[in-house]
Amino acid sequence: MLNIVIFGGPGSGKGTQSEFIKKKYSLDHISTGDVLRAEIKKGSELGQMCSDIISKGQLIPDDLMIKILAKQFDSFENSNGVIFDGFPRTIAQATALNDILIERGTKVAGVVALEVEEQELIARLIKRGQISGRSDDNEETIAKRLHVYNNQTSPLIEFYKNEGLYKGIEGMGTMEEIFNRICVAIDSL
Ligand code: B4P
Repeated sequence: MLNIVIFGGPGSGKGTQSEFIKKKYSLDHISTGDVLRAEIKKGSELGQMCSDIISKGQLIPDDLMIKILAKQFDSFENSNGVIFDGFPRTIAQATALNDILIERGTKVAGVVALEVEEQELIARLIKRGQISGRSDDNEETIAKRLHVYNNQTSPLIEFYKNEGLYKGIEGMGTMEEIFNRICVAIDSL
């Protein structure tokens, strides 16, 4: 299986590039952000719990996210591989992902990390907020999400560098230019 983690700050283009990658390489796609937003829309118990956390720019507790992730992964049949988009976001999640995949006889093949300047992240998310209606795409929450990313998620860069899996991708430029860089990295795996 070709299991790819797509990694980067909020608004770095993980969701955007995952759509291109899944088509080209015929992969399944798990976006934890999309899963949570769907639960909020349904008004489920999980959705009600997460709604407040997301609009404050914080992270959902690890144990809950890990259960959701394992369930989603097990729902795929005859998969060529999976793009993990928005997961892991903490060291605990990264360790759990390794365990989940090892238990199922597979592993992370590579980590595609979109490297984008902070000012550009803010500009993209503010622009998206004007049309998305997302409760977390406003200036105050964007600042909190960046703070959470810098404190809780960015340590994963070292984690995956140590595992020899990190593929840094220049994440500035057109969506097509970035996708071409990602393909070079995936083809080298
Ligand atoms: P996510 O949905 O993962 O949010 P994101 O980081 O903002 O998305 P992404 O990086 O995919 O941005 P996109 O491609 O859309 O998570 C939302 C929240 O859910 C989190 O804050 C957290 O609370 C919770 N959550 C999710 N997963 C969790 C986990 N594992 N553990 C705990 N909590 C979790 O791009 C953004 C914008 O930029 C788009 O409008 C796009 O059109 C534009 N764009 C993309 N590429 C561009 C380019 N090259 N040039 C110009 N614009 C571009």
